[in-house]
Amino acid sequence: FLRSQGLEYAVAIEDLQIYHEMDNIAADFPDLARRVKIGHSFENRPMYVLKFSTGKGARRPAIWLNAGIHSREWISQATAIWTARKIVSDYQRDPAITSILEKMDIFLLPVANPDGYVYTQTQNRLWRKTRSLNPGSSCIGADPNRNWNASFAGKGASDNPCSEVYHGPHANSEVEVKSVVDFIQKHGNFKCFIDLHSYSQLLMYPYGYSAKKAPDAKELDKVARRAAKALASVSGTEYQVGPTCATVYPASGSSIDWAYDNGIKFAFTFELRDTGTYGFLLPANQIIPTAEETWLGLTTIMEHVRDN
Ligand code: ING
Ligand code: ZN
Repeated sequence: FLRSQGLEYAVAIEDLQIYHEMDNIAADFPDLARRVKIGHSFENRPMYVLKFSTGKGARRPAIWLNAGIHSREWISQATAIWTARKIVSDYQRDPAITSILEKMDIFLLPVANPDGYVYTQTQNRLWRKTRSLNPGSSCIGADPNRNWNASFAGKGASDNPCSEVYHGPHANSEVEVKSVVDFIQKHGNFKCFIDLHSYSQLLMYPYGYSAKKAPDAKELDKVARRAAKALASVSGTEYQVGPTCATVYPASGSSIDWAYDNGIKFAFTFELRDTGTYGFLLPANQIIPTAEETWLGLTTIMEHVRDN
């Protein structure tokens, strides 16, 4: 039995096409990109980041780009892997990304919830959570964007394992979240954390766990508005900007609130296309247009981080 499980996992690991593309990017640009394993998922799939770096220093100021934490938000993982190709092909061609990479490293995690992602491809297209077991319940998984140590188990999260926003038994209980937390803390020099979700066309900053104003709200709002304007310049896609709590709903234990409360000032969540026509089932012909416009939003933020 165990051997057959092992074999099944081996197959499942290999069938994540995004992992192959990450490998290809690293092979094509060995001086710029490296694929790094930061941990594993509940079902033992690897968690891979692409590290983009032009410098020698081990802990340059760094940017974390997170995607796919909610498995059904497929435009997130797709935008992330498009962005990876964009970074390597534009380096030394486009002055913006070139100057960003002269000063900072970028870490890109395209599939923050690999078990959920495989599950959406094979069993239930609309699965959001992780795939961890909940002792005493037949319901599966916790919401990995309610599991971070930022007002954990507060507003906008549920203690019911069957809920879509179940926070899990304790902060960082989900190994996928813990892997990111450990990596970022060990590194110690992250300046920016951006989480890509869908859908609604929003660009948000802390807080989600309360209506209190973040100390840097003014600056974050200014940067986000500039980013939204740059994004809209590509094909007219309009984004709303504001703090999470006031823009969508109260939500405790989120990734960007954790980042912000741990000294990573430039913490943002994008809710990518669309506004509900297709929702999570965004047609494939919108992938590249979404990624292209998002790139302008991302580089606007990263340039601000570079200069501040
Ligand atoms: N929306 C986010 C969610 O986790 C969010 C909204 C963003 C909450 C940032 C907290 C912080 O519910 C989706 N679509 O997942
Ligand atoms: Zn989401």
